Amino acid sequence: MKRITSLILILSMGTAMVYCQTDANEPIEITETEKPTVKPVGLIAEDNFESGTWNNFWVRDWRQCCEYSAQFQSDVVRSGQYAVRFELDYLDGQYQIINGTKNNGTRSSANFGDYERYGKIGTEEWYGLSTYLEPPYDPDPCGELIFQWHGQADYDLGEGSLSPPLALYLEDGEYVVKLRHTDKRVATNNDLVVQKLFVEPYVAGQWVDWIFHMKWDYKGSGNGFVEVWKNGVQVVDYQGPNCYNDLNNLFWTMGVYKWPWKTCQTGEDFPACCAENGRPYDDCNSNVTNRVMYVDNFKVAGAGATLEDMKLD
Ligand SMILES: [Ca+2]
Ligand SMILES: [Ca+2]
Repeated sequence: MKRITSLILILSMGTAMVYCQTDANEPIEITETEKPTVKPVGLIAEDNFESGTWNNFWVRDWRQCCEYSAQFQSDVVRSGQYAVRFELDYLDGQYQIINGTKNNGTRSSANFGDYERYGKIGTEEWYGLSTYLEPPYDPDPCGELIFQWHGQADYDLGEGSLSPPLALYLEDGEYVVKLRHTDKRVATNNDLVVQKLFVEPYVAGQWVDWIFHMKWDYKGSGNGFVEVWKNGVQVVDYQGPNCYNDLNNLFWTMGVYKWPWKTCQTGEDFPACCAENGRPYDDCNSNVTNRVMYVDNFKVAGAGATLEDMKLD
């Protein structure tokens, strides 16, 4: 990449020198398009959320129930003026009953708008983003996840939707990078091999920079791997299968997804059945009622990018 950048710089300088020789009195203006670019090789997309609004890159629809679910704000940012604030309340699930599929599965999240372009099995990808858990973010034995790569099941073969092959969970006060894989074409959750690649207590009120690098491969004899850096320190170096045997690509979502809170979503007596003494009523006794987290500096790249390309400027 450095070689290409240098070449562009030399070419730009050459152009400027030509202008100097033709008219030394005229100020040299280099337009936006002539300026040397330093975008990493393989960069597919990035969003620092500085536009202050959702662009076409993202899909929200049923993943956000309410005005407060996801907002652009300037109080907590990793860089620039804006970051996205995701909020999920344990009663948000009622909107699934009121509005059909809206807020399906008690989540406040956004996902890629173009499933064809990302997460193709057999390819190499890099993802980078910064996350911030709003204090107090008390530990909860009922888990949630804040970003994930989700498979698209082979529905036409009778396969149902499975848990995500790779995700960052928050479980009882800890970050957990969890990996699931199978080479079975039509699988159930019981077929999945599950591994925790990284476990560490989380600290609320601090930005964390995550970089994930993987080659998607479901075969045990394949070339799959997962590497993870947290705040510039490598915490995962895994080689092996890392996804499911699916025809279609994986896709990305970010934001709070807390499935234990959906226990009563299909009941008609919501929220009475979902709240007990002012707390969520679920199978694992969740002891919190609200979650807020922030995301900034999202970046995704393909083969050819480097760790340096993915770091924050
Ligand atoms: Ca920003
Ligand atoms: Ca499959």
